[in-house]
Amino acid sequence: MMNEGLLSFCEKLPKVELHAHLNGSISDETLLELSQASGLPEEELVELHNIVKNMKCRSLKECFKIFDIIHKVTVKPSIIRRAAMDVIKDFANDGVVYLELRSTPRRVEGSMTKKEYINAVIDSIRESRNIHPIIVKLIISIDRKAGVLEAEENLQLAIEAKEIHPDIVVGVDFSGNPAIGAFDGFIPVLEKAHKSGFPLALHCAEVPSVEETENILNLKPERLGHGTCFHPDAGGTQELWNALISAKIPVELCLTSNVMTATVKDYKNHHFDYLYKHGHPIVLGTDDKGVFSTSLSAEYCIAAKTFELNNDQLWQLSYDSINYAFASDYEKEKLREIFKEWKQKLLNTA
Ligand code: 6MZ
Repeated sequence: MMNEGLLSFCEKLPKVELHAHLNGSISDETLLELSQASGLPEEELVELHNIVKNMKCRSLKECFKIFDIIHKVTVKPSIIRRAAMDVIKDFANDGVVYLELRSTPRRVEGSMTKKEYINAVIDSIRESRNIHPIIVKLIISIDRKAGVLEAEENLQLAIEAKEIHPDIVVGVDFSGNPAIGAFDGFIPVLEKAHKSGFPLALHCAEVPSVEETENILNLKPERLGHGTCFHPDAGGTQELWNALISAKIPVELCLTSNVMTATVKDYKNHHFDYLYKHGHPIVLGTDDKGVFSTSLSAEYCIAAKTFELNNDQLWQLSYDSINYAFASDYEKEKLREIFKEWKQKLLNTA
């Protein structure tokens, strides 16, 4: 059971979401609604409804099967636009004031090019500015399963989109099923992304893999996703852990995602604990709020209960996240003002 007072505090707390995959963030309601428009044959629609109802992810493998099903629904620009609008609305309603949405450009034969995909997400981001009090940015994802050629193509599209929308397209992500594909081949693409002015947010050590983790650290990414298996107690090594701590690379931590995919044993054993105690830069994220039935407020609540954080510490954790955003200095200053005003109001009414 959630503590009502704590949950309400976490919901009201201004929050920064830096690790959210668009397709994994679509709520069940939106997904079921959109499935009607997807043109799926009747039997597949029924199957999808059953799967959504019973969606319980117990491993990374199951989780990636669920993404494949969601991708059967999000097959044309009008659906992508609507999905992104709803996801942004959900985050805004949850008290998120700054959101970096990441997504893998997808081509669907006969109904959508990758460029149309990106433009649909960007359209939604622009439109949502007039509706919700939230700043939204886009990170273009590279899916390791799709291979290096697709990665090069996605980077090229990201470069072109950034030229036209520099206020929206802000970074490059490397993600996908960590059990699939060797990392080495992607190094030149990610180096090129860096040279093209993109900060990198790379999924790293979601499962144990010492060599890959070293290679990722060598790229000096601006942020790491998950970072589950650095510590020797979590499948990493003392050397890897030391390297992470001394590099001070901010880590995006997704508590529920890691517990549900069984990449950590339980909340208590989550590496949040080590990193927080070390004063290492960290930011809480939802990863896939639709697939894991969570929200950023719920993640703050879980962190508070599991690691005994008080309201001041929660505010500070959220406030410090601004430092790691791929936003402009001006936007970061504006966000800091929002946070300070919120805190001041809270103190005045206490
Ligand atoms: C690695 C993940 C992920 O891009 O179609 N994705 N990659 N680890 C995770 N932990 C659970 N969760 C999501 O959103 C879905 C895609 O995001 C990546 C996968 O490539 C997934 O197919 P988009 O919007």
